[in-house]
Amino acid sequence: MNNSVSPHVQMVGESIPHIPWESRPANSSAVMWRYSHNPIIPRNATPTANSIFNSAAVPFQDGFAGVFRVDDTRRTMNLHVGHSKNGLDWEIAPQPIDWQFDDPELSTMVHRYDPRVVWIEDRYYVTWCNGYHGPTIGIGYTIDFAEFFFVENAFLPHNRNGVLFPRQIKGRYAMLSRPSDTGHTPFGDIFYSESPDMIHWGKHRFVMGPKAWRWESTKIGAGPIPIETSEGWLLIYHGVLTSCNGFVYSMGAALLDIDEPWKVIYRAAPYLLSPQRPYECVGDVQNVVFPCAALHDPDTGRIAIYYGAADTVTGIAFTEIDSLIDFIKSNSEL
Ligand code: BMA
Repeated sequence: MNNSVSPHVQMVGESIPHIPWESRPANSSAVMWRYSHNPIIPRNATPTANSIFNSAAVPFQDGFAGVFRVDDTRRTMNLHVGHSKNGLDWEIAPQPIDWQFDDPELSTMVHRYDPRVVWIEDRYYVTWCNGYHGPTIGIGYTIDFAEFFFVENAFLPHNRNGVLFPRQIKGRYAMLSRPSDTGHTPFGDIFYSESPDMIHWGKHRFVMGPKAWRWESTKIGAGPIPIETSEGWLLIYHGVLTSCNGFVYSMGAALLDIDEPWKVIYRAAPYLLSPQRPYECVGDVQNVVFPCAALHDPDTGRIAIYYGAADTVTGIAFTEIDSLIDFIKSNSEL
């Protein structure tokens, strides 16, 4: 039964009455809290997986579908389809997605990782970090999560964290991305680009960069598909701090202007979630929470965020739109 009060802040999107959900723990006042049975996907959920993390889920038919990053026991990084009735228990295909290509040149991609998925107009678009002479942003689509078609690489290498907006903005498709290098990039700003056709991308605009002396002092990158709200685009993103022990990946939030999303209206100075639980602090890469998808239910204001933990397993965390917007605004330092 749904006892919640209607949210004050409106989110655009389909109702998801069966959104995965668990109430904020009674002893917590945190703006975001973890599912008590995390991680929801173990590292070995398919026979040859080394790790399953940094993955994306969307509502599909009477349940959910998703694209999952599976690194196998060769340590090849690839994308696999998953299905779930409740968004928490997932069946992940043992074999990677078999992309269909118009141009054989592009079928030589060496690795694929960190997918995002979004319904735009008439299909589910998938973006991911695509190895084509270095990391760039691959774009593909599916209708049914059975057949997948490759569209194009959006940018020249090197780039990561390509995240589409869920609708056209002023008649153009819109994407956030993060120009990078070929390695463990020690810098990174979020940029906005637009396209008339999902193939040609331009009009690049700076959105925001790292902030000194914060959890996001080294680099930042867009996370889930931005959520359209009555207060602006809600952007959840990851930020990286360099400690004497290496990178620490946390997640934070900002609000972007609805019509000109490269304009940041509010940006929370504190993080929303940082690696603190054993499965976030210990794994193939220690101290990582890395969000790639968010489900949101406009009727209740509930938001469920899928995130990779320690580059090894997948977790889910929850927040509510009213308290999240209040947190961003009352803690904003641009
Ligand atoms: C980033 C990406 C992510 C990964 C993170 C932490 O550069 O490669 O896939 O989760 O590093 O290792």
